[in-house]
Amino acid sequence: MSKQLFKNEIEKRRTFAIISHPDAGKTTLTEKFLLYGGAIREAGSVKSRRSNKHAVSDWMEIEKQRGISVTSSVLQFNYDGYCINILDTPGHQDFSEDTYRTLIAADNAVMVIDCAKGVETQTKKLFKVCQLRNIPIFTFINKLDREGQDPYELLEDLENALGIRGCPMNWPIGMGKEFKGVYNREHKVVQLFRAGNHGQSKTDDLIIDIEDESIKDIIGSHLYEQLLDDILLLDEAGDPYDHEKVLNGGLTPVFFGSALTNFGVEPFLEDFLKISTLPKPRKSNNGSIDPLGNNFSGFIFKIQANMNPNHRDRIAFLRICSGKFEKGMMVNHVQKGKKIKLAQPTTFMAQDRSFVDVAYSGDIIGLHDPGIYKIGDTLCVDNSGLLFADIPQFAPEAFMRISTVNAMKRKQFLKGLKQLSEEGSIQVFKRPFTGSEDVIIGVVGALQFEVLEYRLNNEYGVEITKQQLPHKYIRWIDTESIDISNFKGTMDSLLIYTDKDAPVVLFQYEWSIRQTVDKNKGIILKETSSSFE
Ligand SMILES: Nc1nc2c(ncn2[C@@H]2O[C@H](COP(=O)(O)OP(=O)(O)OP(=O)(O)O)[C@@H](O)[C@H]2O)c(=O)[nH]1
Ligand SMILES: [Mg+2]
Repeated sequence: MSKQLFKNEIEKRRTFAIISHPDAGKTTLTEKFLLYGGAIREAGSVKSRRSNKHAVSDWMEIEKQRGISVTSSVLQFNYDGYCINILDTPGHQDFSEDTYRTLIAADNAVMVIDCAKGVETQTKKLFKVCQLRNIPIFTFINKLDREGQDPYELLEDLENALGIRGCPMNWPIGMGKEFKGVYNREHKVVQLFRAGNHGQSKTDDLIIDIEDESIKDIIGSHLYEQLLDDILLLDEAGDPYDHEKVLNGGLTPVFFGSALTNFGVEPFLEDFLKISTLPKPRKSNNGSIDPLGNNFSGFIFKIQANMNPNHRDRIAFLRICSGKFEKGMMVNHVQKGKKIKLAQPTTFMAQDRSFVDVAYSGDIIGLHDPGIYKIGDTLCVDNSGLLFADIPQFAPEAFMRISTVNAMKRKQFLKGLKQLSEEGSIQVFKRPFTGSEDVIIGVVGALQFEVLEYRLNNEYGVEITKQQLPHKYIRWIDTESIDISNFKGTMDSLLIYTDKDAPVVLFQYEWSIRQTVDKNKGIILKETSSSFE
């Protein structure tokens, strides 16, 4: 392949995560991107009452039942010559570990805001992560078909709550019942909203030039006068579009729309593809890795078991950082110090996969995982021991003791726990020498317990009993610092072991941690484990 053809492939790739507080409409917007990209013919919904068709990216049974996302979904589709990799992330803070890891695989972020609620807490946290990494952020203010806050207030909210200025690319005309459409500032046209559209199939927006006099009759003279005032005010006082600033994450282009009714989705997608960044360089121990570099490299950021109920196999998701991936190629698995042959890679449409023979920097592909990959692993063709920057790991903050109801199912129970812990959403601990059959599970957010219980039952046929523990803090004991048989705990502490036999202590109260340090001379307690387990 010539250098130019390779470069063309990279330049048409866009990889982005959709982020926000729960319920702002990420999965709905993702579904509509797929609809306009031609990847699906009819859009499903998050709570499918009207039809049984469910949104593609909420593919897990528990997501369909609850109408919320619990894990990130990877989706690839083509639109207008671009190859797009979307990561639809869960908004709930209890699943934020998965969201943070997924963000590392993205080059751009689409931030969805509910027009009635403005910037919410979880959006603030995720925004900070994007800003630290200078990821360009595109704002989609959603649900304009419902009553919401004044658009100027929403812009102000971006600045006050997030410290970023927004550059409106379009501007709403009315809201809720009065919503008439948006004014496109670049093309100086009005895109008219058609109420009553349920958004299952594509719609063409009616577009009228702002100079066309019929607009006044269509939107009514009151909204028309206000629109003319708004246009003037935005041109005079608004932030001008600055491409460099957008690419550095210092200014966010703002779009108004309604994902549910498809309104504004296609214009957003078109502008986003033009403005957003192609695959960016990635930090590694060997310096910055250029996506245009020839040598293939990438890292695993997500593992998912049982995606296909018929095959019950496990997929490791790899973000390609440089070079070209070819079916059957030999690569170094750096952490394992082994050469492995990569069989046929797959691209994903949430749960559904299709085989591809090649993939390029920026792409996210799925690798069949017989248990050889961990989150954070590097795969590359060169022999330099390349390692990508660490994937963050969070200490669990909620703990539960669980056991299987049916002792005959113990093998399945342990297999399920092992596989689900390798996905990174739960950590499994045990209490040796007690002779008991129960295990202790640690999670970052308590909703993960419900997902665990559901998945153990649904995917492994195991029913569990659970007992919530009162502990909130965990510390890993550095075994070089103390002889563990002499360890002295406090009234509220519990000494347990990871599945790799590393000792950890759980505490109910923060002050007990200090007390434990005083009681055990020289002890070193760490807030996270040193490697991904
Ligand atoms: N009226 C209206 N409702 C919307 C719109 N977009 C999404 N919704 C509804 O808002 C609810 C949440 O939508 P989701 O797409 O699941 O939101 P999400 O951001 O993916 O939520 P999590 O993944 O759980 O964080 C659903 O009931 C959607 O039907 C919109 O444009 N207008
Ligand atoms: Mg969702």
